[in-house]
Amino acid sequence: MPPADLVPPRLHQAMRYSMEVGGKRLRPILVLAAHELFPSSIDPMPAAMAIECIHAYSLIHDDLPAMDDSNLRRGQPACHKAFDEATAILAGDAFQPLAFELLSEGYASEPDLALQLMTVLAKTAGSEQLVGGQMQDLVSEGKEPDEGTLSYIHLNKTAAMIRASLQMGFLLGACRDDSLKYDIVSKAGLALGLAFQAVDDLLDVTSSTKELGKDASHDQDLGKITWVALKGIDEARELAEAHTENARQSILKVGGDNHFLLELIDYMLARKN
Ligand code: GRG
Repeated sequence: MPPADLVPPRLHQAMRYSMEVGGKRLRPILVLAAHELFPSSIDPMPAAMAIECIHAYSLIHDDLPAMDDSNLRRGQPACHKAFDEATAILAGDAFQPLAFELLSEGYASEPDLALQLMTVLAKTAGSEQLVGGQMQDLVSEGKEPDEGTLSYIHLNKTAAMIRASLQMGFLLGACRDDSLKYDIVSKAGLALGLAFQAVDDLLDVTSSTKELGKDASHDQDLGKITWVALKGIDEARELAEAHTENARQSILKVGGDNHFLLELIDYMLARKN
């Protein structure tokens, strides 16, 4: 992270504020856990940091008045509340190239790997996945929920980033050329991402603002289409459990040292924020 006093300090302070305020660091931990499946001597940390940069940018922009208009993030004022809207937009903007700089510099001695990682992250963050999912989410607000639209949003806005975390961790490991294992890890990532989103939908209606560190019932208030709105709490819970089980089965199939990843998958289902 650029130092807080680097010119222009307001921008760098806003970036550091949003990153240092915390969060679960789930995506970077998933990178490390997937690397642990088939460990290699390559350091997974630059990739772990890169995906958190994309995540941090997406949260800063998502909280803006033009998007979800949220006051709270990670238990603290959202970036545009702690600073101002223009600074928050620019802080989010700056996190995107930082992610790719981390990859290009972190893996400069392995150019093929660097290119593979950058391609995975660029596609995941682009208009057909993260940004596309966010767009569809915004234009669907207040509309009658339908399953096809909801699946598109969840696959692209949420699950794609979870999948990319596992894909990047796997690509950094010793089995990176095993395309069959890569496909199974990708499948596990998507299932885990769908489970994560179903849990997120449930927490929005079952948890308090204090527990969540962000405004509770915010999705409901915005008229967002969610699994809970579409199917109710019990079916959303069943869905979360079914996707989690799919992810577990895929990770068991892949083999390797999967203990930590399996524990993480269980934690993600049981999480309270
Ligand atoms: C602005 C392009 C753009 C995308 C925004 C991240 C996102 C897309 C929207 C946030 C709203 C939301 C509830 C998304 C689905 C689930 C999700 C990504 C939750 C936040 O991730 P956590 O729980 O957050 O891992 P922490 O704070 O723990 O890092």
